[in-house]
Amino acid sequence: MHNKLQQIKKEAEERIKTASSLEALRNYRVEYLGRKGEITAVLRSLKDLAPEERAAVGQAANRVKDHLEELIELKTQELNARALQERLLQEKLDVTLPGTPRLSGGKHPLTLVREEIENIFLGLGFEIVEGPEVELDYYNFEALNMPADHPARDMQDSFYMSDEVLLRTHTSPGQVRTMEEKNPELPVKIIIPGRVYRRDDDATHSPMFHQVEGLYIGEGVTFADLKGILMLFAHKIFGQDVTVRFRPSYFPFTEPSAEMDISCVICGGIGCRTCSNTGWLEILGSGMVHPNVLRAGGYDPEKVIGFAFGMGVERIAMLKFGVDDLRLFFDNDIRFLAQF
Ligand code: 2NM
Repeated sequence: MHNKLQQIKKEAEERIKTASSLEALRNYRVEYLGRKGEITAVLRSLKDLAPEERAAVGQAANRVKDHLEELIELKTQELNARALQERLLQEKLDVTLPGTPRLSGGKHPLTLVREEIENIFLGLGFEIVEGPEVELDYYNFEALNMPADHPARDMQDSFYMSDEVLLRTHTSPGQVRTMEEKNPELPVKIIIPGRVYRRDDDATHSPMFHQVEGLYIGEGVTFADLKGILMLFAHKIFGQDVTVRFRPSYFPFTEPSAEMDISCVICGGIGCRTCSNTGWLEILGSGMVHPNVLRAGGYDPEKVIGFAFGMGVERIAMLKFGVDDLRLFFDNDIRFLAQF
């Protein structure tokens, strides 16, 4: 019996050691240790042995069994490790190759221009304020010196929710609200960026567009301050090379009123299609705040004075970037947006 065990052990050891696949190992386990396996057969035949032989043979058979279990386990691990190694060698992964670039998003051109405008005025000591887009008729018109029969209140020009409530047509109602909150504090030195709405829709007018309006009320503020600050703004946003001019104009909420032009950024002032051969581009409206507007904000027009201005962000962006159709800003075509 001992000889037979030794023979089984030797043969099994040899085969396990040289096994070349996990499948072969599984077969050997069945062959030697399985229910009908050779070692199992030895253990089963113990009952046929003489009682004095049983214990020794039984122990020997169990030792061989444990030994082979262990060999199979070790060989299994070895084959698994080798298989992994081979897979890793085959997998031609070059971690030094450059990765697939991920396209990153960017700011919308109107956001870029709005932020540039904001930063210029922040640098001049202005504070950024916002107001509601859904506004009361009172703040949008009445408080801005546009009484009920004023032509600028033409229903065609605005989007009304009700007789009293509409989408703001400019951000100036926010300035009246700010004056109401701040008075009698001085100075009031604010800009209000935001969306505004008008009943217009063509290549040069969108029913929704963006404005930045400014207001500076303080003791001793003059028209010279208006000119100085707005000229400085024009040079910061369009470059030191542009020339600036002011033309008299009319707004219900300012008196006197002026429009500011810059020399045409396309032709340099010679005359072209963009400037309608005038050499000039209108970029903003401005004026000294009307006494009625100051009064609506709770300030005494006999004591304080201020100037205000307003500009369209789309218009500034079109001139800065040479965009010829306003609608491009709202189409959300990546080919357009990726250029900024
Ligand atoms: C403009 C032109 C001129 C303006 C006036 C006011 C307020 F509320 F203070 F009276 N805010 N903005 C103003 C003045 C706006 O936009 C073309």
